[in-house]
Amino acid sequence: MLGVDGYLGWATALHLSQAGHDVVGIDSLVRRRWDRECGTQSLIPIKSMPQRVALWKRLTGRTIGWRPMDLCDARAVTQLVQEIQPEALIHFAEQRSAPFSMIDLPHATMTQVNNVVGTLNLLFALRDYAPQAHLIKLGTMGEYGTPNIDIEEGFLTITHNGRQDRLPFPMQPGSFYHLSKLHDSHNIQFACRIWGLRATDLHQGVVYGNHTAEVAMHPGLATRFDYDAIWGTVLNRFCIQAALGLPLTVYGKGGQTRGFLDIRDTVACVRLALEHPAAKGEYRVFNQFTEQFSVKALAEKVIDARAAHGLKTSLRHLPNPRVEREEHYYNAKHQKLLDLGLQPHYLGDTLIESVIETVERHATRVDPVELEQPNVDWRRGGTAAWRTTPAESEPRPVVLVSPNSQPRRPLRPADPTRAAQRR
Ligand code: NAD
Ligand code: USQ
Repeated sequence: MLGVDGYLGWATALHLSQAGHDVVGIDSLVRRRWDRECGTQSLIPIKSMPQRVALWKRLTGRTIGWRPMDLCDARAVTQLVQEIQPEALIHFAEQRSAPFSMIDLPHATMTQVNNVVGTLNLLFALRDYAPQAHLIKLGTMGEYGTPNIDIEEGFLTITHNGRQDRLPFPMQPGSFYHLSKLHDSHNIQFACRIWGLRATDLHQGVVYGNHTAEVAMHPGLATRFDYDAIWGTVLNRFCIQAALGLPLTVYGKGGQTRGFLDIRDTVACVRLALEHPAAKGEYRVFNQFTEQFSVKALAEKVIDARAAHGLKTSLRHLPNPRVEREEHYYNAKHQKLLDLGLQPHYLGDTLIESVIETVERHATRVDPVELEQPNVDWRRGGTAAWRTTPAESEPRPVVLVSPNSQPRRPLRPADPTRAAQRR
């Protein structure tokens, strides 16, 4: 499990451990550092990784092996794969915020280097030491963009000048972050084709909610929950805005339509992919979401859920900081995970209310400034308001390579015969 300290990685690690899988969790904890850089924090306090895995062991008797590690450290990744001989690698460990990637050149570069290099390191380690292992990679629905045709699951059969082929679906990502996921997809697909690796690329929609059966077992098992303008996703932000009586910030016209899913479905989908692996040499794509909504329709759902309790919530259209279609056709297929047995949790008032109750419990940790205005503009980059930390008079630290990476000797080749042939 790569990215085990994150919002989805932690919840998924618990779910798979509870289901009887032997889980080893990897994370560089870089997300905690990015939080310090941005002056942001999880709404719900989260324990350190050693505390979390110790608590899980105490509550369930199950072990999640914890190893701090940067995926950009090729040698460490190679040694890990060689030593563990995993049945599957579940890869959540990336910089995942579109606004963060659009702040400026260093943030765009760091996002793409972190994500693309980390994934390449995994692919080479798999080729050399665990070619049978199943790579389950978290991609994103945002790789497709918003084309004026139905979105298929990864591939499209095209007839052109009388000839036909099944080709990768045309992609139009909407940020340097989303582009990094597309670069990963190409690299993974290529590695499956040339080395016979097996991979599932989960093109996931926007996730909401913060409870799974396992996370709910104890407050110390909480997973992170982001609401700020850089890391917070739209429905999580709307619930927090509603809880605090602030207007819901709809960017632009609000007709932007996306796929959404409950975090309980994220953990279930990953488990389904794990327990029904791709074939050798197969690169497959599952569109991982359960419902699609426009941003405005989501805001209206939150407003209605509050109105049922006699509470009035308003909606505010802000100038859109992003460059994206605000009114468009959207119909994305999402059949493959249903065929494997996914039982979706659809968005209802109960979920919205439960998120709002969580917010109310932690309301003192909310910085309302984060809920009022976006602070990164796609055209101009990070605006002045982005500098929220006191130490911001200094140039912001941006990590381009792992702090652990030293110049290293070349890696020992996996197979001496192959190395000899190369010579
Ligand atoms: P997150 O930021 O909460 O967690 C990501 C984790 O990966 C962090 O703990 C971070 O420290 C770790 N990490 C990042 N780079 C690393 C590296 N080089 N080496 C080791 N660890 C590293 O993000 P999340 O919301 O849990 O998202 C997880 C994955 O799911 C991401 O790949 C994201 O693109 C994808 N995804 C998320 C959503 C969503 O709505 N949250 C939707 C679609 C796809
Ligand atoms: N939006 C608002 N108001 C807000 C915040 C967002 O209207 O206060 C709008 C955005 O303009 C956008 C939509 O809501 O049109 C979704 O934005 P988001 O911040 O919820 O999600 P996004 O930036 O797309 O990224 C998130 C995760 C990312 C994941 C992606 C899935 O951070 O890791 O890849 O969702 S997807 O959108 O399907 O690509």
